Amino acid sequence: MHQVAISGTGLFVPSQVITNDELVASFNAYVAKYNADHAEAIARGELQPLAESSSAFIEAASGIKQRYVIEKEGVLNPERLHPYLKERPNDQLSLMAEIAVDAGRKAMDAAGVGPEAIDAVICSAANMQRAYPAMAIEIQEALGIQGYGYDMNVACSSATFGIEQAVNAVRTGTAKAVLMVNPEITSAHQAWLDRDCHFIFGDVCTAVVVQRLEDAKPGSWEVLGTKLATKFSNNIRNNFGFMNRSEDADPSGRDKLFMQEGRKVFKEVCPMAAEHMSTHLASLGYNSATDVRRYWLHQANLNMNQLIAKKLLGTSDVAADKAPVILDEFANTASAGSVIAFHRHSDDLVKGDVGVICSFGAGYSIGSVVVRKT
Ligand code: CO8
Repeated sequence: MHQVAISGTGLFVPSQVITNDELVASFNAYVAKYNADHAEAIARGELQPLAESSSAFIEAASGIKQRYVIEKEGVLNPERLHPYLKERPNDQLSLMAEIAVDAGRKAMDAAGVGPEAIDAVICSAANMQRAYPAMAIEIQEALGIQGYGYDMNVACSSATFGIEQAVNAVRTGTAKAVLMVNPEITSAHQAWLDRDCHFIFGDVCTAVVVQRLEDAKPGSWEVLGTKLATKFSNNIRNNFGFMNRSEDADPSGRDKLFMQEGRKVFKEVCPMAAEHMSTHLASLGYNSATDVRRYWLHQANLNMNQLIAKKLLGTSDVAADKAPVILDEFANTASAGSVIAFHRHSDDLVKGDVGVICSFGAGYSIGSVVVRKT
C-alpha cells in the first residue's frame, strides 16, 4: 500500500456573472408576465399567482451574492430562463470536457506534473452531458493521458467521493497518479423558474491531482483518511433520465429539473455532516474542536456552514478562517464547492496543519477527506 497526497488543484471560472439583482429583475419580469397572462384563471381561483423574489431574501437565507454561469443571456431572458448552449458536432470537444480540460491543466501545473505522469482520469459531477462515451475518456484524450478514465455521479458529493476513488487507486497501485475533475454546469439543469431555488446554483469546474506521497512536491497534502456515507432521501431530487421517453413523461416537467425541500435538507443534513466529520477525525486520533486548522466545507448555504462549524468547534465564536466561505461569490456549485474553498484557502497553512474537505448534499451523501500539509 502506498501513502497518498493531493499535490495540485485547478479551477475554471466562467467569464459571465449574474448578480442577485439581475437575477431577481428577470425572475420578477417572468412572474409579472405569468400573472398577467393567467389573470382570469387567477381571479376565478383556479390558479395561484406567482410571488416575486427578492435579493434581500436570497442573501439573508443563503449568503449568496452572485453566481458565475457559462451563458447568462438565456438565463436572464424572462421568456426562457435557461442558458443558450449550442449543440456541438461529434468531432468538437464537448462543453463539459472543455472546462474540465482547462481546470485539469491548471491542477497538473500546480502539481508540477505533465500528462505523462497521470494514468487515470475520473470525471465526477452531479450531471453528465451524455450517457457515453464517458466524459472522462474524452477529457483523457484531449489532455494526452494514457491509462483509463470513467465517470461517476454522487450529486453534491461527487468530488469527495471522486477523491476517495482516486486515493484508493493510488494507494493500491492501480494508478500512480489520478486526475479527478468536477465540471459542474448546474445552469443547464437548474429550475430558474422556481422562486424557492432559482438563486441557488452557479457553474464552475474544479480538478485535483492525487498521487503517491513519495512523488508529490513538497507542500502537498498527505491524505490521512477518507470516509463516505449515504442515506436515501427524496428531499433533493431530479427525475430526468433515459426512461423519460418510454414513460411518455413530459421532458420539460418540473420534476425533470432540480427540486428540493430546502428547510428539511437544512435540518437533517447539518447534524449528519458535523457528526460524520467528528467521528472521522476521532477515528484518526484528532479532536474536531482542537486539532483541525481548517474546514473546507460544501458551499450550499452560509447559515448551514456556520451551524456545522459551531457544532464541530463546540463554540459559537467561530473565526472566519476556520471554515472559509466562497459561496457568496460562486453560489452552490454542486460538488465543486468544497474543492474551490480548498483551492482558494489553503496556501497560508503550514507544514503539519490538518484540514478537512467535506461535502454534503443529495442522496443524502456525505464525504470527508482529512489531509495534512507536508
Ligand atoms: N424571495 C423571497 N421570498 C422567498 C423566496 C425568494 N426567492 N423563496 C422563498 N421565499 C419565502 C418563502 O415563501 C417563505 O415564506 P413564508 O414564511 O411566508 O412561508 C420564506 O421565504 C422562507 O422560505 P424557506 O423556509 O424556503 O427559506 P429558508 O430559510 O429555508 O431558505 C434555502 C431556503 C436557502 C433553500 C435553505 O432552506 C437552504 O439552503 N437549505 C439547504 C439546501 C441544501 O443544502 N441543499 C443542497 C442542494 S445541492 C445538492 O444536493 C446538489 C444537487 C445536484 C446539483 C443540482 C444543480 C442544479
